[in-house]
Amino acid sequence: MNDQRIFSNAEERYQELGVEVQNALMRLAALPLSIHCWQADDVGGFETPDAKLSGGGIQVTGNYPGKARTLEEIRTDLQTVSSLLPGNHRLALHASYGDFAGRKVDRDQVAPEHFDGWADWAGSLGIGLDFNSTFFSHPLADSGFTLSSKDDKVRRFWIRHAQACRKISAFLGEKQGSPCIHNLWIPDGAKDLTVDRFGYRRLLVESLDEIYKQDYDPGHLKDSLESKLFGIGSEAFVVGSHEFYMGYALSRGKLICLDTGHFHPTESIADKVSALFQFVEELVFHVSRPMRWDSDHVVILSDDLKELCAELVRSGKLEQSHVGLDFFDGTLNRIGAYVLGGRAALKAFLLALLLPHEQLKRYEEEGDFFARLALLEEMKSLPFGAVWDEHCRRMNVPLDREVIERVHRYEREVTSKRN
Ligand code: RNT
Ligand code: ZN
Repeated sequence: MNDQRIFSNAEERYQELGVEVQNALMRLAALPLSIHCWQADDVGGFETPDAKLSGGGIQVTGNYPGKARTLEEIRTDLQTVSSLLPGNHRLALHASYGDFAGRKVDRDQVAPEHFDGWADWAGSLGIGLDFNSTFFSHPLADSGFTLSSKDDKVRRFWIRHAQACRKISAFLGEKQGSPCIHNLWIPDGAKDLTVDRFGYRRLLVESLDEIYKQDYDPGHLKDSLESKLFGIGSEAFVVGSHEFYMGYALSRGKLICLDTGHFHPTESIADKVSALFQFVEELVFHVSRPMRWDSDHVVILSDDLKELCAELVRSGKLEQSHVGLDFFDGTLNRIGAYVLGGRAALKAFLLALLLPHEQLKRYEEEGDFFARLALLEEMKSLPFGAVWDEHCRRMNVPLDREVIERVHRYEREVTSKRN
């Protein structure tokens, strides 16, 4: 059977259940992921001298050869990734990835000029940019506290950093003609029992209020805040917890960023969607894959991810959700990691768009819980792969079965030649 016939048959199967495949494909094609730049070089960045990943409760393991060492290399890598992902996606930068031209530019000195090159590059490819302040891998983060530090010099330094990053984000947003999301995550916390939790959190509120004092055009900049449960070295206390940022964001009109690795292992992120969307217009996500802890494994098509995407669609909030990827693994081909993670996220959204939501809801309202469960089970063996393949064909990117060879080819021709 040829590809077209296989797809038509699949479409018919979904159609029988009342699912409009063409509509699902159109919505998927319009959905941008925000691809993180930091899988390309293990969260290294381009500061001089090379700051090593430290002081942040985040950790990359592995030394697979071929990681990007320069701006040129990372851009080539990211273009290759984008040629292997169906759709038009955004790119999330970190402040440490500026074009510093070999000069030492401290974090409180970062400025739009260091990201002008990124803006031009992204503009020429039609890619939107998002931005993250970088509060780790820096001597002033070594104490474990940044924006909530009791050392006023340290706290002021990081306030200036975040202010500079918002200015850069607004600059990027204006230049690209669509809002740049500036996401803020800080590592602040402590390894052991901490008594002045209130004091640290009070300081964080004060720092944030100062950072967000400056108003920017919401058409250029949107601010999000990312919570965390614990990190390496901050097992006992994390200042920026979920409750903290939920309160802060709701009271200040900011966006909440939910990282799927930043909650208790058995906590459902999917369940938070319909709760938070009662009170907010938009949400930001960092899609990651925690294994036993916030390990940032490469995203795969897991049940958690499928459920999260299903909830975004069911809540009618797909277009109000800003979904970014956040993983970093140095033990395998990094381009391959991006391609797998990105494609897995897109597949999860396609699966969500292909669910017979109306029928499921009807069964639920009729109290026919057997039928609801049976239909959910039936969906698991529908010919989803044929629809995904069709999406890849329409978007002019390789099918799954061609991906391994394409990633290997880029490795042979490009990344294996890096020392
Ligand atoms: C860390 C947070 C944060 C980082 C990136 C590099 O736990 O998830 O988002 O992963 O900013
Ligand atoms: Zn994150």
